[in-house]
Amino acid sequence: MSMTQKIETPSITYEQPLGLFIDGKFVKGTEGKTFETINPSNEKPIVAVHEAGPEDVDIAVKAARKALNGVWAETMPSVRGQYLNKLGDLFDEHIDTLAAIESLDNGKALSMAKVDIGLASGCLRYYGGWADKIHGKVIDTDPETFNYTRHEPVGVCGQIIPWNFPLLMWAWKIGPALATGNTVVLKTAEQTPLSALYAATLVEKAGIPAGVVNIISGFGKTAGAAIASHMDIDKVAFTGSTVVGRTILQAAAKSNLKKVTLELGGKSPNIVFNDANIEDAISWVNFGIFFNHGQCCCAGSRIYVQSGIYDKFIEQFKARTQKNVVGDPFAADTFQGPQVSQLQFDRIMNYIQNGKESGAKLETGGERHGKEGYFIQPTIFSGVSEDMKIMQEEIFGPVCSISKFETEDEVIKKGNETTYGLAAAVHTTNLNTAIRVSNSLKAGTVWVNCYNMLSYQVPFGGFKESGIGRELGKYALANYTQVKSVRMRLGGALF
Ligand code: TXE
Repeated sequence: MSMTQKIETPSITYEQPLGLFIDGKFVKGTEGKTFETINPSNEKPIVAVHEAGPEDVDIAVKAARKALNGVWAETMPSVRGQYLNKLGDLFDEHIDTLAAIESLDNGKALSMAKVDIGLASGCLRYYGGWADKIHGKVIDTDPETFNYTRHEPVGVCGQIIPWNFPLLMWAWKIGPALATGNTVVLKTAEQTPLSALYAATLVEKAGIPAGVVNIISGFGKTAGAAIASHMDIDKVAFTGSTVVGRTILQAAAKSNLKKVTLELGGKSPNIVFNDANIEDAISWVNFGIFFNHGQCCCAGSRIYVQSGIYDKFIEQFKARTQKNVVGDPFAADTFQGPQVSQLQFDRIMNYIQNGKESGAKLETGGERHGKEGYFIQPTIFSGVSEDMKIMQEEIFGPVCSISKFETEDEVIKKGNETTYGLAAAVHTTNLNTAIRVSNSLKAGTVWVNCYNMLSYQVPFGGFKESGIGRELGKYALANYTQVKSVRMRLGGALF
């Protein structure tokens, strides 16, 4: 099997790299295996890529270790920043190709994929700006001691990313790791390996030294597990399901106690009060759940509407949702493409079936869309009670559950009655309500009169079982640095 293949998408034709990107080169896996990635719009294979196994993880870690102690240690922080800036610029230059690959492999609408690329390039440049601004403190204790801290890189970082935002997650992981002087071995999700490999060619073009960034395609149980339990990986950053997050933490504990950050699932409450601007609220609630086909860890999937506007809200929300254009990701007016895979499609359809059987009212949707591809109609259930499965479990698809509430205290209690704590939102025109409720919700992000507003300057991460640590913003630098205290005696005898 060759190392590249020409691929035609409805918008562009490009050369797709297929190998594992290790030590600056595209190589085959040591076991000689490949696997196919599927186009979710038509359920047909796009191409096969080379597959990494544990031995390939090992080779990649050795390359990353060599770069960490060699060329990367000798690179000035400001130059690390220049590399990240250059990489961000290359993302922008290649936006049409990168976005087309995302739409082909993941199924997201091309217009939305372009937004992802813009956010990814911005994120890389943002962390490029931090590279030479990472420093410790001088701490006075007494006249005869000089104390200072250094914020040193953690070392070789394993990074495991999901399929819902393949390139955005790539940038969220690689940006802060490189800015702080680490090297990485990043494993993409088996459903969406293609855009990350193309981005690896941009790593090369940006001049980033070989071994600093290693990108491998492979499965969770083999390559992913090998990263989590590797004895020479110093830190692992994971985004994915809560169930796998637990195994990562266990593997870290059982191996070398590598540092772990986790960004996991959610079941986020989106609360609409009687005094909200109803038209605005409906637009944000619609975007909150149906953006990216509901495949967002922070999706506003539990919608609580106050009794005074409940009937009106449902009527208008249903009408708004029915206008969402579902279909070909490459068509200009498409908002919602297919779900990523047969497995996800089946999981979501099972939840819809469960909702129908549990006594909730199906307001709209509830069926597959079309005959080919993993398309699902945007689906709204109302009258959903707290004990129903569709109110408790993350569905990760275009399905939301609506419930009525009377009082602020009641909705805060219901909003917090979940093991998750990633995000929440409040829609109200009363400033006091907005602040009181935001302060009371146990979530890493609370949006007021908006939803899914993510910026690389603002930290993102979960309370409770939604994760450990914060990505983005200055906060993410702490995930990739360790503090060393240096204490220097200036004089004086011991006794
Ligand atoms: O996730 P997995 P899946 C949630 C969402 C979704 C569910 C299942 O609810 O329906 O998870 O999705 C790698 N050791 N989210 O099955 O399995 C895997 O190869 C090490 C929320 O796709 O967690 C991929 O790279 N790694 C989420 C990554 O983990 C392992 C985004 C995610 O896959 C592994 C995705 C193992 N044992 C799903 N098993 C979010 N937070 O945004 C798998 N992986």
